[in-house]
Order: sequence, then structure tokens, then C-alpha cells
Amino acid sequence: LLELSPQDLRAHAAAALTRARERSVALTDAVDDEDLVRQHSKLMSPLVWDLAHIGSQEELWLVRDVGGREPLRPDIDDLYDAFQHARADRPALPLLGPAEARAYVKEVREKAFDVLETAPMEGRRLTESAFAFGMITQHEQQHDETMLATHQLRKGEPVLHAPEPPRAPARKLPAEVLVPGGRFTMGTTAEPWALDNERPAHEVDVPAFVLDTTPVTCGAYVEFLESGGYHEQRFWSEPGWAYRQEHDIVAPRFWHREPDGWWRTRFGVRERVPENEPVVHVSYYEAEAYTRWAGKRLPTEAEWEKAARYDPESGRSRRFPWGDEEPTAEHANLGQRHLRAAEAGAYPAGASPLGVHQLIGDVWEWTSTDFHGYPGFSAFPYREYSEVFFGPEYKILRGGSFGTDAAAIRGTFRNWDYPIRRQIFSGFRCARDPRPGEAG
Ligand code: AVJ
Ligand code: FE
Repeated sequence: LLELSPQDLRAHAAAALTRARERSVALTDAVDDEDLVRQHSKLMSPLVWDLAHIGSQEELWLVRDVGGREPLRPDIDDLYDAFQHARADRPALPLLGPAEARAYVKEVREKAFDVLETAPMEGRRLTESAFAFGMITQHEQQHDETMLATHQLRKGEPVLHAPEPPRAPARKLPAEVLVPGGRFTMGTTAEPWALDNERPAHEVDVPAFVLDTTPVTCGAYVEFLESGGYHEQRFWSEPGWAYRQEHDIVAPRFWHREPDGWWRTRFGVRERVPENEPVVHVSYYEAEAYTRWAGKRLPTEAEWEKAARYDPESGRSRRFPWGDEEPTAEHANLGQRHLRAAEAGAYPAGASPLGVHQLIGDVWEWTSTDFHGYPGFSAFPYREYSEVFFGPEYKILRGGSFGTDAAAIRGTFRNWDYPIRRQIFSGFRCARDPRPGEAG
């Protein structure tokens, strides 16, 4: 990317923005206007808010900031400022209606493309304006994943359709691998589109640990469930147990117990819980309880990133588990190509050199680490992207899900949420300390 000419960079930015918009349009055209303005869950905005918010951020950062153009709609800045209004309060605001919102994002996009024509992108170094285009593309894709989560919460007939993901090869994977101890480079300074919280690159010493080769599957999770794991306090942390009691949490979100086993609802389709697919829609607390039941623990964020990026042969940290190339459909289940996670082991080409599968795509993976800035962190271009969330109330998730676009995921990408959240596409994998003698 750093080698691209300004003209190529412009073409790349335009194509990425267009791809994001196709997704936003598909997600918002899939439902009627009534559904677009409705709040499907208190946890989410109405879809029409996300759509206009996407336009509003694009206006702010590309049209006004990079382009230095006159504001299009300064009167609506406040409505679409996520910090001004909680999600639950957004339906009551005088929002743009569906037709207005669509016209607004279209007009902003035309202006943003106009800015792109002349925005400075000279030399080998990516300029701040090029970064702004990458950031806004990621922003739109992040909201596209949020809108997909809103679709999952929506009641009614299915409106989204996608082909089934690939099946796993018959060959059974080893359950765990040993990741050798030692220093590795975490975070990045060179990755052009990396957001502030992924920076800078820094050395971290990670002692040897053992990691599951795949995320925990529904089948394994059912064993925890059926053995009474939700009813035994010893597996739960104190806040986890309090949450489980208060909300009477007895299974992953969207699961239902039927006389013949566990079923789930997925984008309006009722189906049997699939045995070999990573479990999704679990909170941090449930993930943590499972790991304790299994005699294991969640990986730390540094362990997760070492497993995903460290190349034992060169000692270097790479961009992805499979190397430095951008993700393709062979590597990972990303980009809403499929509306579900793929079976454990379904992406052999995306495995790490040590044989860890599906670190990127399928399901976000909870880690045991709180959200903080790396040593040397500096907020840009605005404190509200990450810095205001630093602290012990958020846990880090890694790797992206089937709902995450390739433009918005990397081995260094950091997501965060409250440990009680499970409407997101969240799963996990288990780690543990090596047993005596195991670490060599
Ligand atoms: C990085 C997914 C936690 O959705 O809250 C979107 C991304 N920031 N608009 C979020 C984001 C501003 C953010 N997450
Ligand atoms: Fe946003």
C-alpha cells in the first residue's frame, strides 16, 4: 500500500468506500421504512440512525476536515454525535427520515469523491488525508457490522440471505498447540490504516502458553450447559455470577431449549444449534465460566496477538496469521459473505504457522485484557475513537467475525465492549498455562 502512487491510492480509497456503501445500502434496503426507523432493541440504534451517522462522520472528516468545504448539514451534527445521545434515546430524536437519510449520505459521498480528486496523497508516506479516507471506510464497515447485529435482533421473516460457508475438511485438528515463550512485537507503527489504539509497535514478553486451535464450538458449549455449568457458581467470577443471576442467563443469546435439543434463531431462521460451529453471542462472563469449567482460561490480548502474528521462523510479527497478504475468501470468513461462522477448521489456508485456525473472521474472541492504550499511545484523530473508553469496564475482543469486513480487520485490530454484551458476534477460544515439562 505504501508503494502505491497517489492515483492508485485514490482508486483504492474510492473502491473501498464504494464497497462499504454497497453493504450499507443492502442492509438498509432489506427492510421497509417502518423497520428502518424502529428500535429493534434498546441496545441498538434504529438502522436509519446508523445510516445518517455514517454520512455525518464522512461529512465531518472528509468533506469539512480534509476538503475544507462548507458544511452541508451543520444543523444535524448533534443528532448523529454518538456521545450526545445514548442508543436507547435515539428513536425519540428528530432524525432524518429514510428518504432524507438516503439523499444525505449520497450527497456527502459525491462531495467526498470530489475531495478525493485533489486531496494530497503525494510521496511514499501516507498523508493524513489518505488516513482519513481509510478511517472513514473502516468506520462505515464497523457500522455495517453493528447494523448486521441489529438485523439479528430484529423479529420477523428473514430478509438477509447468503450462501453457506465452506465445511471443514474431514481431517481432525489437534485440539491445542504450544506457543513458545519469548518476546514478540505487539501493535504496529507501519500498518497504514491502523487506528490509534493499535499503535505504536512495542516489544512484549509472553511466557509459553497453550492455545486451542479453534474457537469453542457449539457442541462443546452444549456440554458445559448440559452439565449444569450455568448453575454452578464456582465457575463464574463474582460480577459474572451477579449478571447471570440478575438477567437469568441460561444459554447463549438467541438459543432456545426444545424437547429434542438446542435450537437457535439466526437472522429470522430457526435452526438446530450446529455441533461443529464456533459458539456466538456469548458474553465475556459466559466465556470465562466455560473456560473455568474446562480447566482453562481465556487468553490475554498479548497471547492472542502473538498466536495471530508471531512467525517462529523469522521471529517477526506479520499482519495476519497466514502472512502479510490481504485476506481472501480462502483465508477467512469475513465480509458478510456468509451469515454465520464456518465449522471449526474450515479455513486451513488461514491457519497460523503453529496451526491455530480461524483467528481472523468467524467470531470475535473475548480476551481477558481490559482496554488500555499501549505504551506510547497518542490519541488521533480524535480522543473519542478510543481513549475515552480506556479503563477496566471494557474487555478486548480480537479477530473480527463473519460480519466484519476485511477493510476493518487486521492482526493488530482491537475491539472492545462491556463484559455483559452478547448481541455482538462474540465467541472465544481457550488458553492455559503449560503443564510442568510441557513447555520444553
Ligand atoms: C470499535 C466497534 C467498539 O461501534 O462502538 C463506530 C466503532 N466508533 N463509531 C463502536 C465505532 C465510532 C466502535 N467499536
Ligand atoms: Fe460511529
